[in-house]
Amino acid sequence: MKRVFSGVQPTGNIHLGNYLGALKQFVELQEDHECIYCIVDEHAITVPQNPKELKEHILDVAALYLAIGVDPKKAIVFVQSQVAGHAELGWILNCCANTGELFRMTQFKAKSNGKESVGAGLLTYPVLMAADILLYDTDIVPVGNDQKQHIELTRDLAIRVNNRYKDTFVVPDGRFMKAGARIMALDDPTSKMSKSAENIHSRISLLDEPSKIKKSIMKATTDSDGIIKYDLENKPGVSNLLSIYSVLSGKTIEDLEKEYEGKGYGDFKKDLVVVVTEALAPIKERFEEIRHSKELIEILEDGARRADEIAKKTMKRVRDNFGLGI
Ligand code: AQP
Repeated sequence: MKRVFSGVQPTGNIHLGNYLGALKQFVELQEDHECIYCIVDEHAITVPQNPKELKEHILDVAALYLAIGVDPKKAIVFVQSQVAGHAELGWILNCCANTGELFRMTQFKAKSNGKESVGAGLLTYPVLMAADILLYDTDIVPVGNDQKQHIELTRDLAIRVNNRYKDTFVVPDGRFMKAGARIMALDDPTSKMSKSAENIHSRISLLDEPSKIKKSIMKATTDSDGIIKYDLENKPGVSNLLSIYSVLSGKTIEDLEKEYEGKGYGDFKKDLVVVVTEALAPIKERFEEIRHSKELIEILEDGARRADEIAKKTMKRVRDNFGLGI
């Protein structure tokens, strides 16, 4: 069985972009792959976090994994900082990465843009992401499109180490959804939907109340020509809403374009509110059941134990191949 690894940062509530771009794949893949799903809390601290809120967000993301259908009997679910190998391998890979390739990362450029000074972690976190993946001899990494460059870096680092030392790492492949791989912000369809954007109406979080979902969708940026048609270049707002509608309803974009021929944005948006609200209701319900349960903690503790067993084997091989230790 091929091994799958992916993670989400506990930096806020998971939104439709995270769900449609990455998490939906988690559930599909667990049926016939060995899956390892992580809550990457060490990535979250690349920007300052409130410690109390961070702890809450870690459990929120874990509960959301389960609420969307990740099954701990089929997949390992754990928190990154519970397995020491991530930070250790992150350091070792930092010594194999070049600063030039890290400064070229578009996410670093976007997140550091306009800031006088940023933490070094913001520059080097793609290396930690590479460590997360390589630590588990991962074959497949299901992620959103925005992570393509980071997957390429992971592959480059694995190949570089394998060429410099003995064969040490499995070279992984990214797995991207055909639809939903990049969900855009509702208030600005030129930037991706993000947990940390200031405007709460830029995103729909999986735990949003129906009234908030309605408000965010009805306010979503469209255009002035009133035609419901998929055209990313000229109609990015409408195209984004069509993508969300299509993935959540199972209808094709072409069918939706036909269904809404001659109708206005108001009707289209009202129907989308129903589609999104109905899709998220069972997730929210399951989340409420599990979020404060003992079971959640037990699942995470068991997951960390199982992940650590795999990680320890990789780290022994890495230390041996690099000549570290005695
Ligand atoms: N807008 C998006 N469309 C599709 N996929 C997305 N992902 C993120 N945004 C979109 C995918 O979700 C997974 C988890 O992402 P993350 O939490 O690790 O960090 P991120 O990519 O930085 O997501 P955010 O929401 O934008 O967080 P903040 O605001 O904290 O930086 C990844 O697979 C990602 O591709």
